Amino acid sequence: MADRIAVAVVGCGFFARNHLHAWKDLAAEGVDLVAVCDIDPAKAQAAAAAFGVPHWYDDAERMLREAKPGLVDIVTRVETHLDLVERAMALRVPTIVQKPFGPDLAACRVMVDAARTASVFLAVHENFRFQAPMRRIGELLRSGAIGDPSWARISFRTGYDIYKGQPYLLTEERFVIIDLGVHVLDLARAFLGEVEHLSAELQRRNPNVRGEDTATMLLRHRSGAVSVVECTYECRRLPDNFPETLMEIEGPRGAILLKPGSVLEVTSNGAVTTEDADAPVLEWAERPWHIIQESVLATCAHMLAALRAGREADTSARDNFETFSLCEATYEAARDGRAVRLGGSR
Ligand code: NAD
Ligand code: 89Y
Repeated sequence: MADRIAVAVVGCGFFARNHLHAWKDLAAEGVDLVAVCDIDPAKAQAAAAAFGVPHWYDDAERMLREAKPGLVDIVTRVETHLDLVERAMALRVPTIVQKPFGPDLAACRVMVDAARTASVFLAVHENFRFQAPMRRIGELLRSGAIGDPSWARISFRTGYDIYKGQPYLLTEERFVIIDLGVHVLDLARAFLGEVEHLSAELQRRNPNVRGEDTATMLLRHRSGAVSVVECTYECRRLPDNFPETLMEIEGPRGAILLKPGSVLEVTSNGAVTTEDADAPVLEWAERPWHIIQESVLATCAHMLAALRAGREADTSARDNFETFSLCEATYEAARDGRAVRLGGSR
């Protein structure tokens, strides 16, 4: 058994319960959930009671100094990320921060630099590429089942009432790209590689939200592959596939289709196979969120393994900076009505 690691969680709101369950599930892997924190003391206290966590705080800096965690998991909203990450880096505490990494690219750059200067583990909880169907697609691509991908469509379209659990989304000035675009653009990078240029159209189709709720992006990858990446929170088709990402990836030897219900249809060298790539519904999970919930566990497990091995996570701060660059490029491309060329990797 590996040495035990003390984990602390900052933010005890809507999504944090998934992280708290995941860290509890990882107790057998050596995780001790030692402290939770929320600026709302009632939320911190309630989370500590519900998850049997020995200490709760309403001040993150105090928690980091007193509980001295070996890993802190920040599950607050984006406007707090820079401040909390800078505090954790200053105290040299390995850190995971929820998506979206930062409010803008400049803030992301400051966090990447802070981690590099302190030589401390910093990763973004970008969980979509750790979803069960995405893990399987990654395996298939690495096995060469379809050859090097040359075209893809990555699509997240829903009208599910996300505002019920996440009411703050109604008033975000930069909305669907920062909330959901980060996920689908990250999948495009994960499966087709870095991007050379990108064009985009944004729409606000729901008059009750402040920011854009629909995005359609066209990406040319450095490999020569092309992808159409789209996401919307304002789609009225039934059945509604929330929160599934649907996908089509084509290569010289075949194609991978991820269909509703996480059905994976793989054509490889002229033969078609169909498999069920759905995530298990964990004991603490519920439909329709189970794919996301299981991916939180898979993401936390990945982070733990990377930290222990002394390597960067697949979705390290440095890696996620590239995904965030695609978000900024999307806003720029849509605003100016032209393709935006992406800079080199950091
Ligand atoms: P939320 O508003 O429900 O919860 C955030 C909590 O953080 C609140 O309880 C708030 O009091 C607390 N908080 C704010 N500032 C703090 C500080 N300085 N120190 C300690 N606590 C503080 O938000 P949420 O819906 O739980 O979202 C949290 C994050 O998770 C967001 O970045 C969101 O985008 C992300 N999220 C990710 C996924 C995913 O699948 N990856 C899904 C949903 C939400
Ligand atoms: O906020 C979104 C996210 O990041 O994943 C799912 C979500 O909670 C609603 O679409």
